[in-house]
Order: sequence, then C-alpha cells, then structure tokens
Amino acid sequence: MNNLNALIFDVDGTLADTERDGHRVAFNSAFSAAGLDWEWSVELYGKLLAVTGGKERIRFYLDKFFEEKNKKFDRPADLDGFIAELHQSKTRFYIEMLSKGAIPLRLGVKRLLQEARDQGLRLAIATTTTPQNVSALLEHALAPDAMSWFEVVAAGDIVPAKKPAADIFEYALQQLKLEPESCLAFEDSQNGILSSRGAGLETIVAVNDYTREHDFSGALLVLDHYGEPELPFTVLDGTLVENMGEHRYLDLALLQELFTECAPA
Ligand code: XBP
Ligand code: MG
Repeated sequence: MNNLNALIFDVDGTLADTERDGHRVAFNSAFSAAGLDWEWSVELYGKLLAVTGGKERIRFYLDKFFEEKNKKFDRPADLDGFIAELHQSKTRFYIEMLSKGAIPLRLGVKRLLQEARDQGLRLAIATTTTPQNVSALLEHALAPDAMSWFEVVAAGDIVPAKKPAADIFEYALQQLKLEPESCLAFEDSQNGILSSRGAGLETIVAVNDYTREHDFSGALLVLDHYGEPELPFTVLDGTLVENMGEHRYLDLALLQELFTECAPA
C-alpha cells in the first residue's frame, strides 16, 4: 500500500473564501476604472463561476450574459488584448485587497497546513487563479514565508486548459514526481473535483455558499469546513461518511485514516 506523501490544495474557495468579497469586487473595480458600466452582483457572479479563470470569465460574460441584459458593447478589434488588460487591472485591485489583509484563511486551514508541514508531508497548490494572487494570499493570510511551505505551486495559465480539465492537478503531480495514489486533493467546487478526480486523486471537499449545491460525487468527504477542536465540522456527504468515528475536525490522524480506507489493497 502507498504512503500518504503529499496534500494538493485548490486556493479559491478552499484555502480562503476569495470569490464573493475578493475576486468579484476586484473585477468590478477594474470595470469601473476602465470606464465600463458593468457590475457583477453576488448573484450574477455565482452564475459566472461556472467558468474558471478570470479572463475566461470575462469572455463568458460577454458571450452569454451581456446580450441577455440588452447591453451594448462594441467589441474592440483586439478582444483578447482588451480582456488581458482588463484582467491585469483586476489582478492589481485584488492583490491590493489581499495586501491589506482583507481575506482570511478558512477555518482550520492554517492548523491543518501547519500540522502537515510539521509531520513532513509535502504540500502543493493546484489552482486556476493567477500565480501572484496565490503568493499575495499566502503571504498575507498564512505567513510571510508561506510560499516556501509549498513545494509546487501550479497556477493560472501554466496549463492551457483550466478546471474542470485535469491538467493543473496532473501538472502538480508531475512536478512532485508522485502518483495520484499517494496524494490527497482538497477542493470546494464541482469544477474543482472534476479536475482532481480526473487526475486520479482522492478528494476532500469543504463547501462554501457558492458551491453548497454542487455535485461532489466521488468525494471521500464533503464538509462545511475543516473545523477546529472547539468548532466541529458538519459532515455533509462523501463515500467515507461512515468512517468518521469520533473525529470532529480535519487533522492528519483523520486524513491518514481516510487515506488507508480508500487505498487499493
Ligand atoms: C478559481 C477561479 C479563478 C478566480 C479568479 O477556480 O475560477 O478564476 O475566480 O482568478 P478554482 P483569476 O478555485 O477552481 O481554481 O482572475 O486570477 O483567473
Ligand atoms: Mg476553488
């Protein structure tokens, strides 16, 4: 049987609740700074999250939602360049928010990462977001040296096809030089688990307000959050829901038990 060697984390929605009060707000700031009267409401943004990647999301908005609202927008000849520039502005606004400490890590994340690190597990990131967003979040919300906690940071356009394609998790595995059978993935969304499972990874999910109703078929566990000793999680679903025993928060002991349970004999 394989040993558990590495934990591979998604970022947005998993390490921190970044979408509603982070990315969405930064997109709106960039639109406004560019003189565009576009406003992504909390509700509309939930629909736009169907597409991962900020540049891809802007294009999706133009293709699918813009015309429904009867808005007029004369597309520039260089639409790719226009979107790329708008997105760079969005990234600057987002990083500015992070550098003010606007977005904390989710419950239990710091404790779990710290414990994994202390016990010598290898850590990696597999995310659709822009690499600078990852370092800004980790350095401000986790620790100034947090980037060094992660052996591999697979992010953004490093692979051509974003989640739900498996490419970003496959890339992280290649960089780690590990087989999926010796790792666990951590996700928060349907696109995320399609990607991690597509790469052959057993996956633990912690939902958020945007993803609670997603289909998490195949997840080992679906939790409301990772929990803390004084703030237990609620187990919502998962193939190992019966194996929870006395565990009330996600720690390395529970991860090892789940990993042993799901490992091929
Ligand atoms: C995250 C995303 C990202 C962010 C925006 O998905 O979809 O697009 O919303 O980041 P996941 P950028 O958590 O599944 O990786 O604007 O930097 O692309
Ligand atoms: Mg996510």
